[in-house]
Amino acid sequence: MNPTITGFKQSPDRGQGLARDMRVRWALEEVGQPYDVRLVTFPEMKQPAHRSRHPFGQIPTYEEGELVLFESGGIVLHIAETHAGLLPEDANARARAITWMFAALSTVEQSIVELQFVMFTERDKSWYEERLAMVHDRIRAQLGQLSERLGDADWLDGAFSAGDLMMASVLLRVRGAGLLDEYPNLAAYVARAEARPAYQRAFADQLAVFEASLAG
Ligand SMILES: N[C@@H](CCC(=O)N[C@@H](CS)C(=O)NCC(=O)O)C(=O)O
Repeated sequence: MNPTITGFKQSPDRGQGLARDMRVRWALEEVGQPYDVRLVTFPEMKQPAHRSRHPFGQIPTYEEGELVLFESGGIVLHIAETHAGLLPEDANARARAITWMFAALSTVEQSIVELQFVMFTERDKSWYEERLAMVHDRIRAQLGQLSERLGDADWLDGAFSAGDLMMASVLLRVRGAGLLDEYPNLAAYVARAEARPAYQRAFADQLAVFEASLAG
């Protein structure tokens, strides 16, 4: 039986692929695992049925038989651990790939989520511009460090892994703010990730959901 994931019935990003079900779709496409999608509205996400799958009433979730998971990182790690293709065989290389997943989620994404919070909820404050500049600088510092580490390599640590999948997914969330283009090797890294056929299939599928939601 295919696993079932959840995604937005109508994604606030209008199908740009920034909602976090995209990472799960991408991972499933990379490993060649077919899946089903249950679409949920915002009100439905807060109802007991969905809260029993996701304690915080969010997407994505993942169901596979008796197993129910939430958190995109936990889900992608589970997919990577139970299928070939997203984690290296070598134990040390595998541990490093998982470390990059955590770095993406716990270090880089944190500042990006803060930026989104500032932009969506603090725009009317007198100190908005000052705070925005501060958060931009914090993100720039991290992107600069990441850019240095990547250098002219294609991927963060050898072959493409779940670490790259997660890092590229997170970096995509900051591209709209114009910060990524200040680091040409990172912009090229993300473009390389987006060019992967598995990414393209996942992107097309989530975009089709958004377009269908517009059609009614
Ligand atoms: N840390 C979580 C974040 C999940 C999250 O923020 N999901 C968003 C969509 S990308 C959501 O469901 N937002 C609606 C809400 O919080 O009400 C993960 O990586 O899965």
